[in-house]
Amino acid sequence: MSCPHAAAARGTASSDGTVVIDPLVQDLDGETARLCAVGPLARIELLGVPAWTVTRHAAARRLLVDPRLVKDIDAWELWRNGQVTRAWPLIGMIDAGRSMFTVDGAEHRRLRAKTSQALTPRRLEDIRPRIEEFTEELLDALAEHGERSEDGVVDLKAVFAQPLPMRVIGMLMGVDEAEHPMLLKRYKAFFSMLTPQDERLALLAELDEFYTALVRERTARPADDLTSALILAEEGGEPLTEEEVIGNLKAMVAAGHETTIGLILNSVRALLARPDQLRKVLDGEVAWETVIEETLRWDTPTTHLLMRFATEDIRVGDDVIAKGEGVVISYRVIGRDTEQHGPDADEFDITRPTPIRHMTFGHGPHICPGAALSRVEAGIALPALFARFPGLRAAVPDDGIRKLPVMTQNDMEAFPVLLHG
Ligand code: STR
Repeated sequence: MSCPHAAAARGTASSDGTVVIDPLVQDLDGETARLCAVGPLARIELLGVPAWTVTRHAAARRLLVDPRLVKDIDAWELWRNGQVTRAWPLIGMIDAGRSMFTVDGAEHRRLRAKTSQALTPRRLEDIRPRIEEFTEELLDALAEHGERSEDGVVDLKAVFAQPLPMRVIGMLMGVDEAEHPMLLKRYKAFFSMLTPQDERLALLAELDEFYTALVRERTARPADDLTSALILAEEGGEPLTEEEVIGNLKAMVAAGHETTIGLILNSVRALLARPDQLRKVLDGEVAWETVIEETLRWDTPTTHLLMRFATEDIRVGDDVIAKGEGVVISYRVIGRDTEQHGPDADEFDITRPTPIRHMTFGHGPHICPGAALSRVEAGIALPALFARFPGLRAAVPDDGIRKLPVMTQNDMEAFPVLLHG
């Protein structure tokens, strides 16, 4: 039995076992349980497009190091034969330009090397003071919003959890703060399933123009940021092409803000809904690191990661992923795997007796290069938030928090809170 709440999920997948993923995310927990109940591999439909998804920790661990699964969209039969086109609303999650996100093998190592070197725990110690400064500034902004608000309600997302990761990734990549509101607005529309596809394609083109201009500017006048470092050739090595630098920059800005917003908000939400657990953290009985890891496991910032493609038939248990088919990794479902996390995998519990060994950052060559950065950010933001506002509480009941209509990311519309209880 590796599906908690499987009984609740019974009979809800369609007769051939395909789970249709809801673009508006109206019942995320129900969908998670339904996917889990199908088995290690589930057939899903993403806005009319069929794919497989992986729902178990062990199976994902194997598949994520299987060289027969590749990122190259040209290995996708439905793309090659024209059944999937740029008119499909999720295409921007896959066809995102040449970067470390879309390439495998030796070329992938070449594309990714500088980025992962820049984001090691040791290198991140240099920017810790800056992250602490950003955090204090945004806590001041929260306090001001609280004072100005008539009913005392403040949106923790808009004022704190959203600007903080954008400032951090903006500083690293050299994106001017004046551009952050523009970027946040466009990425929100990019991820939202309510955005018409022609608008999404237009805003992606605008983002490309913005990033191209930034890369050309840094090519002419290098600065002390990772974008400039990506442009410069290694001693004796091949420099990245302009397209590759732009691709990496896009991937870093997109991944570097959206996922960490989710991590910070989901951690606060889980604790505010469980005062007994919050007490243990504030009393120093449980470390903030444990809160962060349990949130990463239980309420993953990334719900589904699109997509890899089979270059050969791949057998998984009783199923075969046929050559040319697409494979999604459903990290939220994987985080609830009872084989990996025990019978109470569906509970948020920071007092688990065993270490939390989740796979939320992925596994294998593409494992998240920003994992350490997100842990540093959340590890600064969460204790600082509760130190400044020890009486912090949610201003709406937990089930009143609205999720964004986004299929792949697990993020909220807003998180209304009261700063002083
Ligand atoms: C968004 C659009 C874009 O221009 C570039 C990328 C590449 C990296 C992707 C990003 C995307 C969407 C969110 C992702 C990120 C990598 C990690 C992040 C998938 C497609 C996660 O949610 C894990």
